[in-house]
Amino acid sequence: MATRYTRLLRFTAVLAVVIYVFVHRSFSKERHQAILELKEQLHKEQHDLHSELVKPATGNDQGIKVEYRGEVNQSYERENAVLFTLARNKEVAALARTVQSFEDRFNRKFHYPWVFANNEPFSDQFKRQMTALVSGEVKFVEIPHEFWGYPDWVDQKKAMIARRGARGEMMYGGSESYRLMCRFFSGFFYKLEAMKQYDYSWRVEPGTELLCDINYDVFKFMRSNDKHYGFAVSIHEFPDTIKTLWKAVSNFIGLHSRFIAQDNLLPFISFDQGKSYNLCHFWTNFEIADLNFFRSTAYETFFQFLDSTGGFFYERWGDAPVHSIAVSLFMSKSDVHFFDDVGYFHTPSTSCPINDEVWVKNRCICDQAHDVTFREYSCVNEFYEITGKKKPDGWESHRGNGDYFD
Ligand SMILES: Nc1nc2c(ncn2[C@@H]2O[C@H](COP(=O)(O)OP(=O)(O)O)[C@@H](O)[C@H]2O)c(=O)[nH]1
Ligand SMILES: [Mg+2]
Repeated sequence: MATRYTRLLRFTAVLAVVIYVFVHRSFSKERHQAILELKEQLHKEQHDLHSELVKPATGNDQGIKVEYRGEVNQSYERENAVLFTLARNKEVAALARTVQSFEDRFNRKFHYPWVFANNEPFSDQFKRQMTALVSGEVKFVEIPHEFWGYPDWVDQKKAMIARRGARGEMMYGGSESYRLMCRFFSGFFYKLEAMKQYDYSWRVEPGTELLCDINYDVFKFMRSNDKHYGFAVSIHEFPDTIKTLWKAVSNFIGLHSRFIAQDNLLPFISFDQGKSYNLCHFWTNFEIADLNFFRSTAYETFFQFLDSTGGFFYERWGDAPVHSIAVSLFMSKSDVHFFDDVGYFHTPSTSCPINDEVWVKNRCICDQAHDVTFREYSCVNEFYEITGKKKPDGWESHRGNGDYFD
């Protein structure tokens, strides 16, 4: 009796295993099939970012930097572009030097307009000084409250506690205004009434300097080469400021993979196919961008998603990693341009052309030995590798750690 019972039990167990394997197999086959179909569908449904961006100029001026030694003439057709600065009244002196530098090195030839923005009214002295220096049209803007403040869903008490905890732990850890500034640059500067009309902007910060002449129209260069994002420096972010940013980005990708470009720059921001963020970001204090990118469905959805987590306030998410991650995911490699010839300073780093011909011709005033581009803490070497761009001769001798305050 007992043996019959054991046999029956064994038979039932074997049968259960066979059924399980069969069902599981066909389920996983179905599942696998479903994933393949979903992938195919996503591929078909992929969002076409370029339909929302500036159309490249047609004609045969691709790749050419048209040189201007002096001013352009009256009939010169500027791009629909603007220089943009967010600043406080107390920064007037530092900004005056910066504007003088950008004007002398670039804008006095092309006379692009300049928009200055502030969360408070600009002082008369600020307006007087900038108006005297800028060679194009000048506008002063007071930022509306909805672009500079807390959204309803952010718990301000929790934000205050987070700031207290971060004080002394990281740069600007305890600062509320720094967080408002980063959120403003992440999701709003291009929505200002005074900015709505423009396709391109060049962000300029007080205290920065152009170290070489720029004898060509950078905006025309962007359009004629179908470029939509330009940078001069790229380094690593402080990890403590963005503890949960990549988790939010991963969640976003899970929900909105149709925005991810085919030929994207994911390898620039992640060394493990997206599992983690390698902290590389374009330094947004120098940023030449197609503003239609920030206004695109992909970017707007991305910003709203990030903003809904409150991470700009509960942590200290910078606009640089936010812009850079978006650019790297939604744009194609060829959309992004590294300006290796401008010569740029923002404390503590200098970008200085290591190509002697460029350095001499463009009257650079920087020490090439201090160029940040190929240093270990810079990410530009990876950018060259990933995009297949040719590195300048002699770049190897500019590697190593140097001195961070070079
Ligand atoms: N109007 C205004 N501008 C700010 C404020 N905080 C920062 N900025 C501007 O935002 C930009 C970045 O600030 P900055 O202090 O240079 O930050 P860092 O480059 O990350 O050290 C600069 O253009 C500043 O002038 C603020 O509270 N009000
Ligand atoms: Mg700065």
